[in-house]
Amino acid sequence: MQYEFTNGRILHLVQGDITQVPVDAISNAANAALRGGGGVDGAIHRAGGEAIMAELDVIRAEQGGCPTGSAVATTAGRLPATYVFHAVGPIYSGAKRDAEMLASCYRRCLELADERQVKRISFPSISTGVYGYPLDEAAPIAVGTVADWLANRETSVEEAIFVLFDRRTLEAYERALKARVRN
Ligand code: AR6
Repeated sequence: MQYEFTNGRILHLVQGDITQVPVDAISNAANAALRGGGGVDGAIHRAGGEAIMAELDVIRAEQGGCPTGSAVATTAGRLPATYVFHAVGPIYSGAKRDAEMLASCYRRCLELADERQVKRISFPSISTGVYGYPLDEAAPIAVGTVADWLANRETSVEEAIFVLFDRRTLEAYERALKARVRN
């Protein structure tokens, strides 16, 4: 599913493996220690190679990691992209702050994109795997935050692509995008 805003920018929802979709910047669902892990994080490090972790080692030494709700940028190694933005979503707790942290990590990726003049950026469904964020709560936040940015901001981003790993996740994001464009 694809939606074109009146300013010509595009929001795309596809099912697939984010490491296979060529873009300028791939967003990752990382952890605050930036130490790599399973899920999409594991897939990104496996496909991108050691250059990514080597840069994260430097960032970790300098900054001690990345706070929840934020993101850091590295090279993309062998991935079909120039950058990876390692976003740290919240571990779901049911608190109100979860939603703020989730929106904030998407926004931080978009800021990193603007700083680098990124035109095409991809996102996974941050926090809805190991971090346990209920899909039907996370999808409207993810779609809404990125849609607001594309519709209302001065931004370098011309196309944002959610690359969703399974059908259930794609369908939740499609429901969220349909609800958003109805309003
Ligand atoms: N492409 C796109 N999406 C994927 C891929 C892929 N190759 N692989 C998995 N997903 P998760 P989180 C989906 O658990 O909940 C890691 O260990 C997956 O189906 O990867 O933010 C980190 O190091 C789900 O829909 O991320 C952290 O410790 C979505 O990506 C922790 O997990 C997110 O699931 C972060 O947990």
